[in-house]
Amino acid sequence: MIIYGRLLSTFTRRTLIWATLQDRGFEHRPIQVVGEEFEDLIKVHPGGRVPAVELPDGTVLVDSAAIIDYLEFSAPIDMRLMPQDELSRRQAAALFGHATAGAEKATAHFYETNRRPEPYRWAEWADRLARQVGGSLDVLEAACPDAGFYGGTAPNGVDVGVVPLVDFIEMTNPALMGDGRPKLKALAARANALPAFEKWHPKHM
Ligand SMILES: N[C@@H](CCC(=O)N[C@@H](CS)C(=O)NCC(=O)O)C(=O)O
Repeated sequence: MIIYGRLLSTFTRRTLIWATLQDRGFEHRPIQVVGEEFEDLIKVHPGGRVPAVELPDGTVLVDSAAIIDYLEFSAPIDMRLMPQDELSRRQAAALFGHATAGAEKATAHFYETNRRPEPYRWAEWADRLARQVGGSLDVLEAACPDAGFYGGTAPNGVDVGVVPLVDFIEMTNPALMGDGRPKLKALAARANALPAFEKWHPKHM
């Protein structure tokens, strides 16, 4: 299995951490979505996005949700990162959804405020994106445990969704985190002390 994408991508990082926590053998190929490497990327994923995963039989999976679905479904039950009972799974899916929403809007905010040439930047849209990120972070902070992980004593899929979001914001625009999210910051610190999270931290880019 080959996982394509760079460590600054929250969506790529969640697939790398997921596969690592499940003890999967895989190769990581960091590839940029912009510049010359875009030409290589579209040969793997014609839509030109990361993450993309190439399976040994040649199947290419794109979009972190599809990749994670594959990882979960193909893993033995004791290696799965989402709860198996209906209620806990629904609760985990709800939080994972907020992590995804926050990651989409934090990524869009980064593109709007960093990638877009300055004369074309739209301040009102960036403010809206920041507010959307804040809304997702508020939900995740309220549900965040004071100790351990969303998954209890060990991280589960929710942690794998949330921590890359927190790290991405801390690295690209810490002001978006604000001062009021101590539990999320502490959770990320606890998770990043674990090899599966630390190994794929964007500081290693
Ligand atoms: N829904 C996708 C989002 C992936 C995504 O936004 N990837 C970004 C990098 S974090 C990307 O490829 N950006 C380049 C582009 O969209 O053109 C997923 O969950 O994988």
